[in-house]
Amino acid sequence: MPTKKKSDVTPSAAGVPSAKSEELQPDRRDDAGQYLTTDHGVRLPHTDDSLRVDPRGPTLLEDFHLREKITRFDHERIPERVVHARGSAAHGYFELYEPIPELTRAGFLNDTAVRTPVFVRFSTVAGSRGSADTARDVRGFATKFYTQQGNFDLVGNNIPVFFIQDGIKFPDLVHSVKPEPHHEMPQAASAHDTFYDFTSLVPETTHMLMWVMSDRAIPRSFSRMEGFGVHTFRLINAAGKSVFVKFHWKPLLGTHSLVWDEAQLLAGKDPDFHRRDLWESIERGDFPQWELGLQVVSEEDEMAFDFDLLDATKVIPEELVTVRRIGKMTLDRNPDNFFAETEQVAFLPSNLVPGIDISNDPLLQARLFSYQDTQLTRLGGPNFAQIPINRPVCPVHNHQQDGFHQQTVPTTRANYHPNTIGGGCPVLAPEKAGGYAHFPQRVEGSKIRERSPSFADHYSQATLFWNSLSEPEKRHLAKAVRFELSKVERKEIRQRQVNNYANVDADFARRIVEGIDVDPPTPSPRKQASGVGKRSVAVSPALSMANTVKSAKGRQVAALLDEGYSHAEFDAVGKALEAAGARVVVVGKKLGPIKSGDGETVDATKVRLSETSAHFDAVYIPGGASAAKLAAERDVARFLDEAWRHCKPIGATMEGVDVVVAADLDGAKVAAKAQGSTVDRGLVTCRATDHAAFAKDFVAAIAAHRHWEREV
Ligand code: HDE
Repeated sequence: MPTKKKSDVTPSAAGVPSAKSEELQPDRRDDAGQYLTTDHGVRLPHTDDSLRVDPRGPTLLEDFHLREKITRFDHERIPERVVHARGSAAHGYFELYEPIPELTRAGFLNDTAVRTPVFVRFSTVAGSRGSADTARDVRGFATKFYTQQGNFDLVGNNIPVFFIQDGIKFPDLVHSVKPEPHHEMPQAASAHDTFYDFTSLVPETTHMLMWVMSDRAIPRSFSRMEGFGVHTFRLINAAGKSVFVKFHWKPLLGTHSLVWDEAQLLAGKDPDFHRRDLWESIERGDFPQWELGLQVVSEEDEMAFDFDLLDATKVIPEELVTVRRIGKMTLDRNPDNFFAETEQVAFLPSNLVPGIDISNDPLLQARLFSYQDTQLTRLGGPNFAQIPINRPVCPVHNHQQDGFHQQTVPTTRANYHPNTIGGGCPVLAPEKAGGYAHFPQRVEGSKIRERSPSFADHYSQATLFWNSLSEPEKRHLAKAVRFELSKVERKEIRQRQVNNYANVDADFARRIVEGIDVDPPTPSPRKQASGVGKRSVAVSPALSMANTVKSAKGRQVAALLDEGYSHAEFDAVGKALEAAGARVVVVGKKLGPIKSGDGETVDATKVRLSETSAHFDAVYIPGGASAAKLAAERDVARFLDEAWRHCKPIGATMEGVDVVVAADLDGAKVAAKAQGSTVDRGLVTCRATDHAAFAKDFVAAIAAHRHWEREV
């Protein structure tokens, strides 16, 4: 009988290790104060010069120390993931709000006293390991729950649907989106001929393409992304009753995105933008949090919707089946070592615990094989589950044997089942003792290679998505399509893709054809899915980011300062911003101390030479003698202009308002004469000493995220 370990009920707030952290302790190494040794523990007095004949003579082959050092170096790289190569991860824990025995017998979903350790890896899909974080792409959102019944891996994405309906198409999809094989371009981008050649010929891609062209594919941060298990899974309770389920992660900070121009800028200025944000927010104690949500559908309702639950190109609209929030995940610790943890973590959709099972979704079925298989080459053999980050926190006893990199030393002679030599051990766990039991679904039929007619409708939900977006979201989506197709060289491919999109919505079709040299698109008759029910909605507000949580929490505000700034103002506004959960970063001309006009000094931790407004969520300029200097600087005007064009909140007090006036922001109406706090599309200015009123308006402008009204 597995027993609950004390460490699993120990709070894992900052600094207090979670159970997985404790598990990893014996595998951690601290070299401080230690002698340098070879891999075999022999101490080394010297490692800077190779063994040679005379100081200027040839190096000797017998220098086994040189050979060991170089050999180890030669083999430092392992193959990057074939997809999702670029990623970043963190440790944390999951807490359950209330037990759900009526739905599942999974232990970690039934005991609120247990804090289940998790390790989460976020990723982009198409780019190589060194590619930029802000590429337009779906983001991977993979969570490993280290439960007392073994590991449960929820290997999802930040987009709830997938490009294809059957896993057998995955190699085709990935080949088409990866850099083209003849010249290996473009890197981490879908805007090229092979991708659209494929998608335009495979209309089931249309719904997901709408999401990838939307702002969802350029998230502001990992902590502001939703996560989705995508497929329909099953939950099974202790009585063996099963329901269908879709998993959701709901970010407590809301779902927010960058703008495309900003994402492209950041790809050059800070390719690590998302990775850095995750790392720094955890270091600061701003722990990212998500609630785990379930959409539950009974067996009886399997065919009640106007789509098939097994079709991964469809969402279950939240207005039809509410998302029940059952617990919260907090990421509170950065990895100690990128390679050992983030790179070596191996997620497997087949890592399921009793009470959670798969459905017949043909995309999911293929994944059950692929992930296990890919780790064999990526991690060098079948023993990858023994790598510290992959090891479960519950004991492992089985008859698996040998293979590359075996870490354990089995002491029994009985490496087979059944046996008497080992006293029959390890013994089988019946279902009652926590053994995994597959849902005994009845299956019969002919062996065929055919798609179900219930999967035939490829456009209705693409239309639902379009209809559910706000006007700014629609604008961005249409522009992204034009951007992408403008990079497709072959007209016939552009035309085919546009024709496909024309099946989604006439207004959408009209918006995407401009400037990309295509003929007016011709929609084709939509195919109806057969064998499905009627339950549907025409609009789903949950699909629009306009309806998300709005908060100033975790926002990064650049304070542009120079000698002579008003510290009193900076301090009053800064405190109000920090009280709202935002973080103020002083950006100066030079690093180091900046003297205010009222005697105080602050340190600039960033400089305009290396930072752009794209690094921040908002900009603030206090008054004082600094304003005249800032108003004369071209890079300040550029900083503000960029922030304005990216629709970011800008705040200025007293003489700081003159800096905004000097920047001549296109369309900004700066209330030059107004005294009190004045707001124009996220530009908040105030020439009166009422800092409290200003701060209130500015915080509200920051919480709103972006001010899209500027775009029109
Ligand atoms: Fe994956 N996918 N995938 N995928 N996937 C991989 O596994 C694959 C799919 C997802 O941070 C690979 O360990 C097939 C859907 C994430 O380490 C590989 C199919 C969803 C990650 C693989 C899919 C995902 C991967 C590459 C179609 C969302 C990164 C390296 C049947 C629900 C996990 C690896 C991490 C990684 C195969 C489709 C999400 C090759 C064959 C749908 C988040 O095994």
